[in-house]
Amino acid sequence: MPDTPDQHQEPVAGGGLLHRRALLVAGALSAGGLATGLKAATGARSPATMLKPGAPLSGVGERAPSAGTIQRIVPSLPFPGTGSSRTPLQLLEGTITPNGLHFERHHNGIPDVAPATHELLIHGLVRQPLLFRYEDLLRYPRESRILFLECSGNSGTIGADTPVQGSAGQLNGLLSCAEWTGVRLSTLLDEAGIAPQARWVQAEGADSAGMTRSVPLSICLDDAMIALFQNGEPLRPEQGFPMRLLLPGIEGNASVKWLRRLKVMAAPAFSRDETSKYSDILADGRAELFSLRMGVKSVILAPSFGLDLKCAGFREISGLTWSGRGRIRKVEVSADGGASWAEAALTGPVLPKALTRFRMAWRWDGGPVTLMSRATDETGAVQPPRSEWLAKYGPGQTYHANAIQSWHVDARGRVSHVYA
Ligand SMILES: Nc1nc2c(c(=O)[nH]1)N[C@H]1C(S)=C(S)[C@@H](COP(=O)(O)O)O[C@H]1N2
Ligand SMILES: [Mo]
Repeated sequence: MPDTPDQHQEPVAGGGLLHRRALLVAGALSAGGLATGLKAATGARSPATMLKPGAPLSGVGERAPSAGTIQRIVPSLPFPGTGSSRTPLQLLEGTITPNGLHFERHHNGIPDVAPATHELLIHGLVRQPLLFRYEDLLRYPRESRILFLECSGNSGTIGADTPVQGSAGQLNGLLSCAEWTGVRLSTLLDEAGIAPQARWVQAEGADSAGMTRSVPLSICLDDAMIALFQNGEPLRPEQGFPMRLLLPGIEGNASVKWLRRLKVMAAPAFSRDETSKYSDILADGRAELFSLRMGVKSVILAPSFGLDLKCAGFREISGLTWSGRGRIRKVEVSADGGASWAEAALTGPVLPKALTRFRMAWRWDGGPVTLMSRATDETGAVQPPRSEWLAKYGPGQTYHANAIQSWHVDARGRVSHVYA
């Protein structure tokens, strides 16, 4: 049966959500048209670029200046060393964060660590303590994995009484995804020989913050790596050059940068960074420590705050989804404030503990709508509504904020952040 425009425009939920077929075929085009058309027949004349040689070669490429400014979102801070810059998620496509746009979180600046003198010590409850130079680690077997990294404080303003008006990157950009290459931590721990009573590993960075976190041995032996490369090149200084701990699916804080020491222990160290901070105050007043795994989450990037809609009609709702527990199973989107939902397309790759792109066909009728997305991961965990997330924690909680988010589009196409 031939495809008809009508088939591709099949509504699947309220607010103009359309069947995913509308994304996969040109049905939308035949039913109204997104292309500018052939009025001018410009194809017949050669563009100016064809009439003279192009620019010369270069050692390092840059983005096209006319593609617009794409920069990390950098706050102005009273103390230069501490703080964070965010990935401008709403300006990027696909799932991989270019290295220069990976978010940064430093507790006391970026140390200048020389690979020639930097060493990684593995000691504590081991058969033989080991000291690795950078060049030693370069000789070990490597593996590459595409993994997200998210600060546990990401999206923390969702707890505020009134919705903070900011771009998707401002609100959620303590999140990036890269192809990390390095040495499996289990390889190094096996070589050191783990004592039977060992249960935890304490990681320490070579920065003046002395970032120190305790990680369960089970995580270190599972899929942890000592990352040396980021999207094909040596780690950037901001990301921990020459080496960092990289714990897939775990809160960013524990992926200690400029890693210099791993101490195998029977119990956690209860360091400053895991007691005074990075612990969660629950609704009943108790504190949850070592809540390391990042929850299932999604966020709509198109449209989002700052990217207003210019005209009614067909378009794509698109965003990112991820879970610290594994792969994403599905993302549902609502265009009527949660009254009805339809399943979005996951336009692969759909990798465990990595960002996944979702897309939903949509016909905006030009009226006010509220857009939401809700992710489910392969363990069956579902992204909670904001009310459910708030109920779990005591006042002031900003960590592990994975609640459903909502964008309101008004009749003029302006997008604002709302609580639905
Ligand atoms: N040594 C050290 N490691 C660190 C930090 C730090 O300040 N010092 N910040 C942590 C925090 S809170 C996060 S969210 C991640 C951020 O990694 P990125 O800057 O590569 O994005 O690094 C973690 N590792
Ligand atoms: Mo963080």
